[in-house]
Amino acid sequence: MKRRTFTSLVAGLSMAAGMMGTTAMAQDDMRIALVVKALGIGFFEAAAEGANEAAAELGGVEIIYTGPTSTTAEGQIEVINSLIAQGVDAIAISANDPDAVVPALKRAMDRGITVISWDSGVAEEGRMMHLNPSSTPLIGNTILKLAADHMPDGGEVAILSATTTSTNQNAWIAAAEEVLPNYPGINLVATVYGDDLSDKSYREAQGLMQTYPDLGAIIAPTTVGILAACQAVSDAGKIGEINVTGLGLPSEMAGCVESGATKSFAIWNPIDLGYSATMIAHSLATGTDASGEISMGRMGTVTLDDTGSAAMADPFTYDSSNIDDFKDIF
Ligand code: RAM
Repeated sequence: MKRRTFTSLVAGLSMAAGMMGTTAMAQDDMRIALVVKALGIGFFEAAAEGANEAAAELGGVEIIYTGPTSTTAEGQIEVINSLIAQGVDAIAISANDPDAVVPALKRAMDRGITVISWDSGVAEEGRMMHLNPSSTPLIGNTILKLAADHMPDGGEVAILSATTTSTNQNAWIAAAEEVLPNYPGINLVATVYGDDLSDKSYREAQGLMQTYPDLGAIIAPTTVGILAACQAVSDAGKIGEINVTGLGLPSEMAGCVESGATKSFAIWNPIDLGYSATMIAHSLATGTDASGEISMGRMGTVTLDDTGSAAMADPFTYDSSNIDDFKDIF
């Protein structure tokens, strides 16, 4: 209510300015939907914090934080259809499947809705651009290096991923596999999928420990998976034997670092990612041409590559030396 009053005031002033011969224009309220893989995941809640920060900075922008209750493309399609019916101005989605959501997103674009993907990408025909958190080869190498750095004599590692169709995890795993030959002695024995559900990820981690008694590390490139794996390894009394690493949130992983279940892990700033995605969605929805420089507010600008993608910033590594500085932030 308050926001509307403020917006009409600004609109009124802008109209007056227009009548006075300046080029100022009234800005309508804009609704940007942040569609996440599933509700209840801390990583996306941190991204939503950044989206709300961007909205407050822009003014006249409402964030609709939404997603299915579990990480399925079907659930996201329902959400997208409902957003089309509501007539939102923009959809910024982290997709559970790069292809399955394309027809629904195409329908959204046909109705004039700005569509971008961020975090976990949509195939090119289903969005106007994609924002990666960081360079895919860099993330792929980082997750492997985090494990290898603590295995001087080599050994067995396994990957605990999110869903089998998750664009981002699949790209990072492919990138890690590509550089595996650079880590002689490191043997990738299995890749399993916990679907970004805590209980399934926990059971998959238990399964890995049973099947591979010599396992030296579990690499989970998902904030849900890494935490569940840390719990499974701790409960199995295998701290010191199996190092759990990958991508996690400092706020969720502090206990794992303290217990020694996790020696180190990495992540980019999810608040900045949600902020940047929102700024980009707003830029494109207000007419910025995706082929030029796109503004991301305090995060600078991006230019798209030939796949219509851009990357935000490098991941950062956390361990016992710095986790306390970050665990209250995200
Ligand atoms: C989980 C999700 C998300 C991914 C992070 C690292 O929160 O799978 O898509 O980027 O992990």
